[in-house]
Amino acid sequence: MSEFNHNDFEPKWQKYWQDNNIYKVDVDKNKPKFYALDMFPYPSGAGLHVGHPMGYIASDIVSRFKRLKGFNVLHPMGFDSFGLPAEQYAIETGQHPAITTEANISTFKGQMNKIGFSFDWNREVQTSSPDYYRWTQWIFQQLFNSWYDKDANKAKDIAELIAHFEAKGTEGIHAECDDNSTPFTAEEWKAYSENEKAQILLQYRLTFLSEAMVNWCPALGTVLANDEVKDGVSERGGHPVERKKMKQWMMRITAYADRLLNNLEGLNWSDALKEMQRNWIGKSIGCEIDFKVVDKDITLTAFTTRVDTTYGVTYVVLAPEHELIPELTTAEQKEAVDAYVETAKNRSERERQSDVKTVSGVFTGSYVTNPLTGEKTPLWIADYVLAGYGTGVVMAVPSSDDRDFRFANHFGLPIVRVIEGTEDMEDPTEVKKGKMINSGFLNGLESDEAIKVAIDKLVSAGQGKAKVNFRIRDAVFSRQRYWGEPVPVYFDENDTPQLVPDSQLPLDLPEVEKYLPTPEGDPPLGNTKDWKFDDKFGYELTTMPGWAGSSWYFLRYMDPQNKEAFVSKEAAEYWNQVDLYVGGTEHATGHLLYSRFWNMFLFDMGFISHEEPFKRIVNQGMIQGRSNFVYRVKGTNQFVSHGLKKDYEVQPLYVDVNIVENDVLDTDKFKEWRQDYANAEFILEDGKYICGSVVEKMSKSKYNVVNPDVVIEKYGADTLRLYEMFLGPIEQSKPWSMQGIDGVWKFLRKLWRLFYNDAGQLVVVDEKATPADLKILHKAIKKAGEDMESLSLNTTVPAFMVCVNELAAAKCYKKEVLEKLLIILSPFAPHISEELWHAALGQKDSIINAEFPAFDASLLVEASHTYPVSINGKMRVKLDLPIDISQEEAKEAVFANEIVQKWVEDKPIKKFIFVPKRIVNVVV
Ligand code: ANZ
Repeated sequence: MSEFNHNDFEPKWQKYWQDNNIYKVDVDKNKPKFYALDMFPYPSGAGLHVGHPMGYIASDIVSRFKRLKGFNVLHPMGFDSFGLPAEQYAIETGQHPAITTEANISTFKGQMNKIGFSFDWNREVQTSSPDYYRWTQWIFQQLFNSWYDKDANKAKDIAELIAHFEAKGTEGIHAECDDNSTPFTAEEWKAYSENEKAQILLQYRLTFLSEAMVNWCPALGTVLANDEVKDGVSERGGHPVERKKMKQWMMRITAYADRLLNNLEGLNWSDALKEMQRNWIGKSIGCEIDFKVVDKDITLTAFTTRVDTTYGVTYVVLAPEHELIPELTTAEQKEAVDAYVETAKNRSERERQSDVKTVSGVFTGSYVTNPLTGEKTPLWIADYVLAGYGTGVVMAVPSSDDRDFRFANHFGLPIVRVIEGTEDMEDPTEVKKGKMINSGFLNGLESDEAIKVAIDKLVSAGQGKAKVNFRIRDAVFSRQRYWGEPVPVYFDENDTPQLVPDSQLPLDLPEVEKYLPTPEGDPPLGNTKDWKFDDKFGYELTTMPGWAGSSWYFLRYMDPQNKEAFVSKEAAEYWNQVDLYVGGTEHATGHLLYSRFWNMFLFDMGFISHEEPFKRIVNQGMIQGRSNFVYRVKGTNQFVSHGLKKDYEVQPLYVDVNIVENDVLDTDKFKEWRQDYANAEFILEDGKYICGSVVEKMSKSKYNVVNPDVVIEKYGADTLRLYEMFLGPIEQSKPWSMQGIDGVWKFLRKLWRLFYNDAGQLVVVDEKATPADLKILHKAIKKAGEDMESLSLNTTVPAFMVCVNELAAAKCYKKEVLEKLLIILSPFAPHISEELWHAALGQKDSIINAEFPAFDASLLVEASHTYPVSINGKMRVKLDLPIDISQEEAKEAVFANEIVQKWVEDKPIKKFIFVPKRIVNVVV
């Protein structure tokens, strides 16, 4: 006797899978591998809502599918457990972030296990665990000990660079290095002190200390990465962000800019995602042009992508941060310049770049000479020029560039249009726009060609050089916060950074009394008085940024317990690239660039054998919330139903969606929900209180968060899994609604009925399947297999529904068919499949170890067609005829039939009409 009740079997099988270590995987060279990865979560205090598991469910389905297809599947999960919220909480409550983090992880794991994910928890990683960050620190040290050889186009050991300096100085070295590095000879190198050598090497190391302009967020007390700042405020918390110069650890990601760009081609990522990375990397091919300052021994260099427009330059602009401003500002202009620089300084780069409305700037009082026309051109300062891009100097061409045009118009600067010799110089409409000059040598050339000619001319005159620029910047690697990886560095007697010896890793995060900066403004680690290397030298006080631990976790999953290496060569070789990576697009320009960079570096150094970490990425859409409202009649304790509210003056208030079903409010629960509603009165429509609704982001404050635990309690994990996929294509954002969930639950009950009847008795039989049964089954095998391969999982669910309906209609309870149906359904609904597999079909091994049924195309081809046979316009009989029958054979078969013979008797046949796969008509 058996009834369908998910609570009877879901927890049971979850326990069975865990107890039997069903999901454990190891390197197995006899099987092909498949690596399915989810972007690991930050374990926030709020736990998972129904939006989070959407991606996890999709990757879990694919993992289970690949396993059934004979792959050795790596499907791990872990936690990105360093981060700001736990630290903010620590500041507010004194609770150690480690404790909060542990509690949150345990909530997350509990929730995940209830959904029935096939994670191999033996491989769990937590970025905040010393066993893990020991290796994050180790990778930092490898980067510190490396430089980038542009000739070989790869990273190399710094020892090689030192040997070269000793033999030849900087001659013959093409390295990625700081702009301020200068050439020296071998003799000069040898004469430098150890400290000087150390300072020079910092200019070459892939991680290095540098004074850099950073996004400083006073409220969060830390520096933020460019992708953590949105519209001038911090992405987390929305606090104001200022630009500030600070000494920072940096990562030389720019060394990899070209490879990060070029490799995109070969990756199976969406075009949109690739485009975001391309724009972020921002390669532009152009030229640096020298502008001599009039009456001063200074030359300014501007970067331009349109050297062909040099004739049209009517002024030159400096970024407000430009170092030479004091020297270039005349006495008369000093006051105005100082005031402008002061206000411009605090606007973030993003704000300055995106602001097209405000035009602001100031004249320095100095002039430069246009190298092509020899004309004297004014030198201005404006905040639309960014200090960190190109050279921080722009040659302005109002006739070709909109921004320059607006600026020139605003300040009454000249506009000169460059034309070609064949054009009519006297065109009065053009003259109005400004003066025109004839470039003389770019005549008749397309822009690309003109650019080449102009570059050649400038280069041969010694006034410029070809230059490729990237928008991407070296990445800041310091945070002035507590809850992060300590940087494994101390400062020696010369204040030179030295690496903590490998034998002393991990450098543990020390306990502190306070999580706030010290009174001197040092980061929280400065609160530890005796935290010193060798009891002498102070350690670095900043910690690593959020992106450190997440830049390599996918490698640690391959070999998580290894104490000798971050991953063994064997494991890295076997598991290799992530075959499917599922996660949100918000990581497009942060995590997905940083992790590619680290992976490439580790590849260059020979630690791993693949250059790109993620072969295929699927970005799941966001699940939005559906908020509900009640309407309080102003100044009363009465609440009026949505349809009647127009007759009252009302105040809409959010109501917890968990006490609303299909927009109908549970009024009793509402009264219990909050004390001030205990005496609420309701104005109902049709005896019900109907709530209003709106679709928006899921958030606690909107009371629209749906916890998967609640859905599972009511409908079960299998229904949740199927339903989340059924909601729509994985890449699409969509609102959460419970409206279709009943249908999915009923489908599972119907499936159950193929095994047990209404009375709960087993109905499965051992009979042979008919071609019709097999056709139903194989249609589903084909669809499910293709969909899981392409991740079109929303269309698989209806295909399963059709299959179950058709089998029910055909009364097919045959073991041979049902067995295969369960296997193909098991990736979506593992619990019910496992239950029926064992209880109804008597299997002993887990369904996870079954084999995905082979699809047989010949079974889908119809062997015969049922023809209605009409005699003198009346349908008299139906006949099954082979699909490929000829007209003659059909005629023979029809007249051989007894019923036909009865109606035709021996009358002469006037007409015989045969329409293949349609009808047979006989007229007598
Ligand atoms: C003259 C010119 C004429 C320019 C024209 C553009 C159009 P991308 O493609 O993004 O590399 N530029 C150079 N350095 C800059 C800085 N630090 N801040 C703001 N703008 C800067 O853009 C390169 C172009 O952006 C350069 O080419 C320069 O303006 C400007 F019809 O030079 B151009």
